[in-house]
Amino acid sequence: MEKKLEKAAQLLKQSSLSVALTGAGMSAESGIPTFRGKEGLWKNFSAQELANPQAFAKDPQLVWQWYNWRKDIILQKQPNAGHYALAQMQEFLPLHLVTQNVDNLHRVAGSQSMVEIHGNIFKTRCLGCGKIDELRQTNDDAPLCRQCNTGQLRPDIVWFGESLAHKDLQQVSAWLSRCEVILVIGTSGQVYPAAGFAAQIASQGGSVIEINPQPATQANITFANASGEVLPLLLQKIKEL
Ligand code: BV8
Repeated sequence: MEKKLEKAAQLLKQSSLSVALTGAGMSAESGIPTFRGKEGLWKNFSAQELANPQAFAKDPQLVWQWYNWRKDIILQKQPNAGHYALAQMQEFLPLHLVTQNVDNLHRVAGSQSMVEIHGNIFKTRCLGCGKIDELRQTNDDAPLCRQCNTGQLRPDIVWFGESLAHKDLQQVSAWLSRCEVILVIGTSGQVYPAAGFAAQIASQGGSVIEINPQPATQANITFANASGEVLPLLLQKIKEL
């Protein structure tokens, strides 16, 4: 582990621009279930039933119940040592964060330069007037827009079959095109376009570092350990350089 930490710290320190791509495994040690693990969110539900626009059109209350259930879990949780270490790393390095997570924990931990490519569970979008708002309470399975009064609200989340926000894709593409090192943390690499980012960096001659107890990516350096364990150690190494 020591040698890999030194090598990873050097790669990140020497890089003129690096990207951290995170998935649900980043928040596992905060007590938030991942999607596809044995305790995964999708053990009882499948994406087909819930995380897609057809499901919402068919039964908005069911979809709101799923997201409200997840919000209630997240509202009781805190960022873990991995979130805080990553946020501090961003103070030492030109490291930009691209997260697939919608749980807001990177923001709570202090990460600044970040794009939430699948949205944020505490944001809503009005189907009537398009207004993006914040909604933290979870007692209403069919919330209505406060601005236009008639518009139904949906979670401001990117569902399967929906394109990522144009401005997010632009920002992520700009970072990836200049990225020399990508740090892939806690993702099973099954959802596109995020699942293609590491291969893109490798194809342009960059380095891939993965942190995942069940590695899922071709990487130059692999830590088959928990992110909450590795990231603080990696931060320490970077500080020593
Ligand atoms: C799109 C909603 C254009 C938010 C989610 C090719 C190109 C483009 C699109 C596609 C394509 N092929 C197919 C598609 C369509 C689709 C797709 O990728 N389907 C897959 C299933 C094949 N993609 C889309 O629809 C995307 N839209 O590209 O638009 C388009 C549209 C249609 C057709 C073509 C193009 C939209 C994708 C967004 C979907 N929204 N969820 C929400 O409710 O949360 S995806 C969902 O999965 C979550 O957002 C989550 O972030 C994401 C990825 O899951 P992971 O984060 O990886 O979580 P998982 O549980 O799988 O893995 C956890 C990992 O952590 C494990 O590896 C585990 O070992 C590890 N771990 C556990 N503990 C720890 C740990 N690691 C570290 N430390 C620990 N302690």
